[in-house]
Amino acid sequence: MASKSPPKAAKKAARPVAREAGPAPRVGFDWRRIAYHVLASRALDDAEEATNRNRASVPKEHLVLYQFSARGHDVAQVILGSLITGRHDAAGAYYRSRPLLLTLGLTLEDALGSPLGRAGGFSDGRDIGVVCNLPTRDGPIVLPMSGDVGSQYTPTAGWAQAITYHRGVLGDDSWNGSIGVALGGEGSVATNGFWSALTMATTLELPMLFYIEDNGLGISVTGDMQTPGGNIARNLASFENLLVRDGDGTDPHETSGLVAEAVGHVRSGRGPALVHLTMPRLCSHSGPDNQRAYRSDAEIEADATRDPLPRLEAYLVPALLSPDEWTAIEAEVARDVEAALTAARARPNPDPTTIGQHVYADDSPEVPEALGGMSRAERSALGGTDAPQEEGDRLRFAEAVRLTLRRELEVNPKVVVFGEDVGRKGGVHLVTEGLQKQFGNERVFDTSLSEEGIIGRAVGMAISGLVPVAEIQFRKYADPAAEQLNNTGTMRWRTANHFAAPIVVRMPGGFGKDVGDPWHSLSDEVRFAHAYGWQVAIPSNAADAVGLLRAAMRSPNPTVFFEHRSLLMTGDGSARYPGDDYVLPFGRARIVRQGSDLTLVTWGAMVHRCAEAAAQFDERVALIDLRTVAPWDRETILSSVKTTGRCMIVHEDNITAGFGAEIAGTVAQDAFWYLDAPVERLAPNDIPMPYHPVLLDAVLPDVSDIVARIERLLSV
Ligand SMILES: Cc1ncc(C[n+]2csc(CCOP(=O)(O)OP(=O)(O)O)c2C)c(N)n1
Repeated sequence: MASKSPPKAAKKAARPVAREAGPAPRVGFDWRRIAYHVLASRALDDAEEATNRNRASVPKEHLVLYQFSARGHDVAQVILGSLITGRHDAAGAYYRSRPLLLTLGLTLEDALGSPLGRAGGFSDGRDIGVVCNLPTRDGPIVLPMSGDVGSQYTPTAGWAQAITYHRGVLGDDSWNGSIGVALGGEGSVATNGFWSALTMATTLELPMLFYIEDNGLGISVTGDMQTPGGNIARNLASFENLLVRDGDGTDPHETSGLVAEAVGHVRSGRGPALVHLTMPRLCSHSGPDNQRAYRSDAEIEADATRDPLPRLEAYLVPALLSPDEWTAIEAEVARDVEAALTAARARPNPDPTTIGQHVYADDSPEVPEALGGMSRAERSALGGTDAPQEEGDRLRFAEAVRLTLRRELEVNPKVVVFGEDVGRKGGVHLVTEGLQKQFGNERVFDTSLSEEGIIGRAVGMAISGLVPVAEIQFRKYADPAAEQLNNTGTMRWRTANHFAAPIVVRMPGGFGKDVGDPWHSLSDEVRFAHAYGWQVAIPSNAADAVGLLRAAMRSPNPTVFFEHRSLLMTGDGSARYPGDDYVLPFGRARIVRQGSDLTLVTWGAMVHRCAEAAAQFDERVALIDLRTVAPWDRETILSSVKTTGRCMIVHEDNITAGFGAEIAGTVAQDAFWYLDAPVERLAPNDIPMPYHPVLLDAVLPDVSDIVARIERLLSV
């Protein structure tokens, strides 16, 4: 329905305006377009707020369940957006970034339809409407946002590093002059992600812009709690390799000057920049928040006088636009938003029968490809076989991983391998030894000491089309990256298959040879099996390591690849090299030995202890090496248990809610009538890994423990 009069907020904000004598509108900006997008953003906020305010009288399906306005942030953000024009530019944004998305191509209908949770849009009703993404194929993209404040920074830094890779290593000139821009509030400068990305961008001199929108408040916490004195620009004034600019984000002239300078600096390859702009938040933090609970009327009124919209009008009218032209833009916006609202409300609800789709990739040709990782064509061109070569040399576990990385680096220029000490030293476990020398430090490199940075970087690189293989030095040290890891796993699902980040995370863990401790010997694989969207491999030998690592590096899904410490430190996992093209599909367990009376299930280094134990029972004990816990091979285990009638699971992770519980539950449910005895689990009794070998032995199941438990179960 077309509306003749301008929208309410535009009217309220735009008049009366005292025209101040000021500078002429800066050349090089499409100010008419900027005015349109600012007014459109206001009208979207108005429409949603008005509906929610009148909740008693509007249909329930018109309410926005989680509403966020950007009023006050809009003018500066739209000015910034007007400069993000490169074909390979990317913005890492956050929930208050809708004005920016409008400038980058978000339609008004999607902008309204997604907060209503309707079908289509950026998440098909799966995610909060302001947690958006923009998967443009041939123009600037908006990386998938997350709900976690600060989590946008390291993936954007990863994108910026990928720009240098596409340009420098892959020789693709279309990436010249591209930039990554991370937007965040002043609260977000206190997060790990901000500092990690700042370290990455400044040490590597990446083409990255940090754009900080300082409205003085987190939700209710003031900016002086986020950085001393409340101004991050002042505090970073002496930061090496960083251009810092600070200004008033309500002043279009100042803002356009500072942002253009910073964007120009980053585009020209002179390194990263940070722009800090102050602006008011002319609304509560979000729909459910009431700012009157923590702000006085005087504070709210003082902010209202800083509204940037009247300043924009005064800047442009009459210097560039006549009053009638401004009014015409308002009317155009009102018409467009009204039409978009009608169309958004008419969109169907999302289809509940599709909710299980896109947790993992679906390679059916009719399913569109997500943005991120290799294309289907690239993956299938790499080929591969699941038939191992017969006559390979015997090699140890670490060598197997190194050979596979080397081979994939050779055949796939998109592969990059990195982590702490991975480059010059070759990794603390020496798994990547020699690779940097062979492939150069763009492809095999050391990173700063930030696991959040390692994983966030991998995400940004993967979205740009690369194949990142990140090393986390020890399993325990993945903890600081938990947020990025979790968000990686849900990315495909929550963006309704628009984006995916198929990264490989190599992670040594588990007990070592006669050595353990709470930091270097954690396994806790169940955490990743429990996380959404991840594949998890725990190979027990060199041949499986080759096949599973290659499968991971050619997969459209992210993978955690465990390298067991005891296998890295001993010859226990030695096996014949299965070949340069060997690919072992996930979810295919290995029957290590057949047996008639009991099925013993395990994975990782415990396979070797279990094999020794099972050998003491002639042909009575079948041993199955699970190889991967996500996905896991239910069929092989169930069919074995159905013939043996007994099941015992051994693992080194905690017994409580360890992966053995999952297997036991499945066996109890799906093979109950075949069981001759209760399902048995043998695992550490919820005790962390200790240091002294005597203590370590007391915690871990050893061969005699396994033998004793098998005997007991066979006697039932
Ligand atoms: C990691 C994390 N912690 C806490 C929250 C809850 N939270 C959401 S927004 C917010 C304040 C963010 O303030 P700021 O970065 O200044 O952005 P603004 O909302 O002011 O634009 C908080 C604490 C969150 N989403 N993520």
